[in-house]
Amino acid sequence: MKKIILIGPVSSGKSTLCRALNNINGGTSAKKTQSIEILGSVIDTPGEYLGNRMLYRALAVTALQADFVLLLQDCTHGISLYPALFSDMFPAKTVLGVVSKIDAAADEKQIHDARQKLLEAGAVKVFNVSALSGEGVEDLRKYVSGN
Ligand SMILES: Nc1nc2c(ncn2[C@@H]2O[C@H](COP(=O)(O)OP(=O)(O)OP(=O)(O)O)[C@@H](O)[C@H]2O)c(=O)[nH]1
Ligand SMILES: [Mg+2]
Repeated sequence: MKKIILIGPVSSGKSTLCRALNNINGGTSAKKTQSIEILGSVIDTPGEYLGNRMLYRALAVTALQADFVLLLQDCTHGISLYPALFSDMFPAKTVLGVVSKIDAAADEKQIHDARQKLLEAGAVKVFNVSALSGEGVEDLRKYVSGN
């Protein structure tokens, strides 16, 4: 798998997806991410880095190590923290969107709306994923592995 960085709001499911991509399934991390952490080829970031524009620079610099930038949007959460074309912060990187927690979606519209937010943020392709059930994780893994 190529190197990827996970970016998203607090509690959007970055660490759970990080574990799923590393084949650590079952159970979820009880702790919130306090600093940038690397697990295998996945860089996990704290949600606060997206929530505070002062910390954008930390995301931009850390993303230099990655091949893919993954922006997460929890489909059960109506608000987007991404400015339009947030992806411009990562020149020369492939920016992908991940609609997370699709197992918990109330309806298809929630998934559709989350996808729209990610496209507005500049994602070139959007994956629908549940890190809990595993749905969509393999498709995402294949894409970032180049097969
Ligand atoms: N239903 C459902 N819940 C999920 C899923 N992924 C994560 N969660 C839950 O969402 C909560 C937050 O998950 P984390 O993976 O810790 O979120 P995070 O984005 O790493 O959060 P920070 O580290 O605080 O930025 C936990 O209670 C998880 O169990 C999923 O696919 N489906
Ligand atoms: Mg986390």
